[in-house]
Amino acid sequence: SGKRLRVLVDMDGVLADFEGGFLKKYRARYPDEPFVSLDDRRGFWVSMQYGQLRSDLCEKAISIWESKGFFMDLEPLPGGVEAVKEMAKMDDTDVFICTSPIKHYKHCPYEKYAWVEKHLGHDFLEQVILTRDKTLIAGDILIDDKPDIQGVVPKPDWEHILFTACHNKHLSISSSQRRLLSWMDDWRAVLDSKRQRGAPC
Ligand code: DGP
Repeated sequence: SGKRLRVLVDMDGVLADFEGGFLKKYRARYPDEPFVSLDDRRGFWVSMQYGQLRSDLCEKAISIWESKGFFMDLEPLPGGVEAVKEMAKMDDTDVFICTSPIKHYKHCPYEKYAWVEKHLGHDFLEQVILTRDKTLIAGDILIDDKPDIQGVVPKPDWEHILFTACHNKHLSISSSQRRLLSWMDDWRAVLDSKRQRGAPC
């Protein structure tokens, strides 16, 4: 027995291939402009690295994810959809998708819901949390590829598990922080480590 485990799972870079989808559409739209290969990606903010490459490329990068169809068309990352479906079926486990929409709201929030419906099913829409501040959301674990997750709550309830992505794989993280290398990594062990043990008899 023990209380239920609440798992928060990020969407872009964890379930949906934001980086791959971005690069593909950027190169299709701007075939003659320089780009950053996924191997050379550093830092969470794509527009910042493109702006450092050449200042006008910052707004060209932004134009990609502000376009209709960008979020809808993102490919699922390997094993993510399957892992979330399996988690949702586990005893004493509640799973929520916790994602920050971009402020250009014309397409993104709609397409995030549509993506969840397409890949996880209509019933899973019940599990979607859109927030720009994930520290407000209570949970046991947050699986997210952003290295620094901050907001108005200084010490959030959840343990942040850093999901490895092209932009964070070279970062050394503090010994207390844990990583999930991919969905092939042992995410079940991470969940089990947070479960309350029943009282011994
Ligand atoms: P989340 O993964 O839930 O923390 O959401 C962050 C969103 O921001 C996600 O859609 C990726 C996107 N993003 C990546 N790079 C940039 C950037 O340089 N500028 C903006 N505005 N959004 C970015």
